Amino acid sequence: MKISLVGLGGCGKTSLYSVAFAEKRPEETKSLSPTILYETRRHPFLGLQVGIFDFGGQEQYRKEYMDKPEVFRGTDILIPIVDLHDPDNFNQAKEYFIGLLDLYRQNNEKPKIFLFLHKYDTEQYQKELLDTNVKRAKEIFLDLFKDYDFDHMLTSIYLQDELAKVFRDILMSSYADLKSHVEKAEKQLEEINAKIIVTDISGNVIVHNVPGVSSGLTLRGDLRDFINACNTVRENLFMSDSGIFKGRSDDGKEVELHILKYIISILIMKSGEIDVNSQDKLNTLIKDMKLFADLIIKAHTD
Ligand SMILES: Nc1nc2c(ncn2[C@@H]2O[C@H](COP(=O)(O)OP(=O)(O)OP(=O)(O)O)[C@@H](O)[C@H]2O)c(=O)[nH]1
Ligand SMILES: [Mg+2]
Repeated sequence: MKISLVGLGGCGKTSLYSVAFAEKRPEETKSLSPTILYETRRHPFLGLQVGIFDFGGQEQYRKEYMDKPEVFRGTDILIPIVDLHDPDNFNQAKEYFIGLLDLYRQNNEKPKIFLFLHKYDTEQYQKELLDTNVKRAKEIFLDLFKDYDFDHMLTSIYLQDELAKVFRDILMSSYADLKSHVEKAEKQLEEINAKIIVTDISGNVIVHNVPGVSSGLTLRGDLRDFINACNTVRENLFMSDSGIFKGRSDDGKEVELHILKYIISILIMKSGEIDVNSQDKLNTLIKDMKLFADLIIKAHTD
């Protein structure tokens, strides 16, 4: 799957990548340099390699690659990004996006489009101006993409958890039916009296009810290492596609890891026995996530 991030220089493309996928803190993006031409990165998600193309937005680089439409070829998802702190350049951004849509037309391609109205925060910006800019940006940009499979969202690297969910949903948008499972799981988690984190086997967090457990999409390193180790045991010793791993401390803390169909993991942390009701709901969640894993595998083989 190929995702292309496009937008004028400084609108926040490399920052979005860094915070959502590369475990950077939002503040760390302040020292990023402009991207030269374009950069590509790989990120595994639900067992697929996702290629993320981050196109430098400075004028000289735009000129250079706009003459080579091949670099845009094969884009499944196009993410045009608008800097809400820079309304003077809305029209320039619009021209750029129109040029890009022309390229896709020439290539005979129709990527899905998710427009980010970005920097939706008041980090070094006035709240009153922000709301005005959102309104103007919507007027300028929303009907540009009306012939496409299109959605738009307000984003900010300072809302890191929301941003991770935005990317999770975008990455899953090509799988039919998965979204409803995730929404259901999100509800189930609220009612279970234990800490639960559902990730893919590479450590991308899908749903959880534990604050501060991920950086962007990526699960905390120590828990990721644990899942990795168990996954190796599953593969090399169990030689089965699923398995359960359990641990317990002297004072009654418990961890339980379910690996489902070599693709999804559910990490459960309890501080003692949990109530029957929660346990019932937990069992339902596990069953549902097995189905979820099946759907992913089916989508891969189709
Ligand atoms: N307030 C705020 N600042 C942001 C946000 N995202 C990025 N920035 C800042 O915007 C500046 C430029 O970010 P970059 O990610 O380098 O911009 P870019 O789009 O990659 O720029 P080019 O590589 O030149 O095309 C940095 O100082 C970031 O900290 C955001 O959501 N809110
Ligand atoms: Mg950049």
